[in-house]
Amino acid sequence: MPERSDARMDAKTQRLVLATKNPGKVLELKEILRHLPIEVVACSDYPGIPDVVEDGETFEENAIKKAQAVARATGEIALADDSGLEVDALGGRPGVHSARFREGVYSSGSERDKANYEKLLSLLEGVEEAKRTARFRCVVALSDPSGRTRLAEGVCEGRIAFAPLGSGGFGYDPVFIPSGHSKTFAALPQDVKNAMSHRALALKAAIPHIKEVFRL
Ligand code: ITT
Repeated sequence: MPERSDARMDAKTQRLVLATKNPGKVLELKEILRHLPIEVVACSDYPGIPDVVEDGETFEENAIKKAQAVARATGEIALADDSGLEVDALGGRPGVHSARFREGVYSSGSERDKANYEKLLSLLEGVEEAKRTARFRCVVALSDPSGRTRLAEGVCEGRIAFAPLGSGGFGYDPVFIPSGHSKTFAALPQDVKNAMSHRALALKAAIPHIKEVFRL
């Protein structure tokens, strides 16, 4: 990373902007980063951040695009998360298209989430438990305003439930049962998810980069 002119600033004044418009991700990212001596803010706190078209074919491409756009627009260090669910019985779908798996009227929020996991359950009708294996994948990108970017990845293995269960989390959490558990992420306590999720593992892998960039 290039030196910022105020590179040795007081740690408490250092700010990391989360380049996501998904409030579920913001909550999880803030909680997982809580122990670091930096201020973590959502990009919704900044007016006029341009919408990023997520047209990449990989999680990496989209994460880089989001982090660079927000770092450039805010002049701060930005962290983006691009993530999704890979279902083996569907050849890895919805993958990078997880957010918009069920095309149609829903653009965001819990209605979109429900429409997405209902489509997934219907495509898996008749598929036996042993063949319902899946994984969440997350790539985080950390960018500075000059565009320099570092990447880290996390993967969480599991399987798709036969019916939704639980009200926690977001996205496909009501239908994803992480390995070693019998309940979905949405039915497990949030701290259990935050200790083992794809997002937590990606951030853990990104911590050395964050420490280096912020000189912690
Ligand atoms: P941003 O691009 O603004 O970050 P988004 O929701 O569009 O928000 P993605 O493009 O990365 O984010 O799509 C990720 C989708 O994958 C997300 O909308 C969920 O449907 C799903 N997903 C990712 N992580 C998840 C998690 O921890 N639990 C449940 N579903 C998850």
